[in-house]
Amino acid sequence: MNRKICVIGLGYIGLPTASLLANRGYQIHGVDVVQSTVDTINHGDIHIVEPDLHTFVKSAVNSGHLIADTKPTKADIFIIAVPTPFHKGFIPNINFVVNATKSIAPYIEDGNIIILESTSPVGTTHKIESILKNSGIDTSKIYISHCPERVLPGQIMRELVENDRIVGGLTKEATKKTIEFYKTFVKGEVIATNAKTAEMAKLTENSFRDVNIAFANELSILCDKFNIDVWELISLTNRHPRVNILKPSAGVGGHCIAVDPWFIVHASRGDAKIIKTAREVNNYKSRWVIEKIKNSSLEFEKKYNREAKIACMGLAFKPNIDDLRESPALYITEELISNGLDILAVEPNIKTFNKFNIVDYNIAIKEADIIVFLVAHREFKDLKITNDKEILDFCGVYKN
Ligand code: SAJ
Repeated sequence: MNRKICVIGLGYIGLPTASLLANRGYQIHGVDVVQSTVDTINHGDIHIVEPDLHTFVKSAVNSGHLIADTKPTKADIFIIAVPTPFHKGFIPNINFVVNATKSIAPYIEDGNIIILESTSPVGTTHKIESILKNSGIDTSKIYISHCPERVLPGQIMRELVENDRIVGGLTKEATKKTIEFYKTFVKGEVIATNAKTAEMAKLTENSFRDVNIAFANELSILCDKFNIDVWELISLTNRHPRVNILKPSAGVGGHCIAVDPWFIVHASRGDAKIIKTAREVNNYKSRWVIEKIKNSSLEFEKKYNREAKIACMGLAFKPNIDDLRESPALYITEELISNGLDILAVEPNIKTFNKFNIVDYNIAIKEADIIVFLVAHREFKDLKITNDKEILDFCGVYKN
């Protein structure tokens, strides 16, 4: 079995993967361009919040199986797990993948396996091959594959092992060798395809979810118009054996579902109609929430002749995590602050924030006149809120 692995990118996917593999006996050289991240990991600590991750990293570092560095090294397998955001105008930005590929090129030897785990626009795995060819590497002597990560933040350590994986190699041999590697630590099935299909499969999974959340968010806006409780409506309709509506929210966030569908839209030249509309509906939902809060604030001011204090409950992009990337709750809170409203920002998973003060949730519910639930964090479920407060619940904190 190949024993030495170089993992490029020690973020939400790279670090859990590196620490899991290290605990399975692989020798891991983890690479990150941020020196403070490298230092934190080499102390056995973590720079992100994810259940069980700290235990894995601590034991991996203590056993000497995980070493973090700012530079790659020679290895049997290279795993690229770097971000793939978009440029302005929703144009895919694969610069981190390109740079990661260039950074490993000097260390690649015949027989190495190169795996792209980052969610990527269709064609990116072939792009890796051309970059390596341009660096003088004989790519017929190495194995290049895409194996998209599929883990859910908050359950990463479990899903890394239990989820099925899709492996698309540039050649049949690459697919076979990559599958052999994943089978050493994945309990789910590891399924063979080609690189382009694997890339599109990952984008499709996240677009499917985005489209279905957009349906729920559109219903929530309609129900508000018709004065119907959307949560009751969904729980009733979901009793149909073939209906399963997802949950309305303050919008869709995170680095995946709010980003990946744009990769399809960008490449589709106008044919990804539902996927594009879903993105727009989910983004619109956040702006709709802002208008609702502003209207409530105006009503309050008219009634009591003073400005309302508003508690924004939750900033993260989804419940029970600290991740603020593409977070609708953060966007809404920032917009309200910049509109001059008197906001108490609450996020139990974050202690300090460089943009504004974070207020303890027990204090916020006492001081605020209007309490706005943006994220259904577990801490918010049993709060005793006095009757004199107005509650705006955009995430169904008491309903799910
Ligand atoms: N959301 C809703 N309503 C729902 C479910 C989610 O509004 O019913 C919102 C959340 O609040 C959040 C966003 O959608 O803002 C995304 O959350 P999520 O829990 O659905 O997904 P992510 O972004 O944490 O992780 C997704 C997962 N993809 C799928 O479930 C198809 C995960 O498996 C992927 O590995 C991950 O994207 C990724 O890295 O691509």
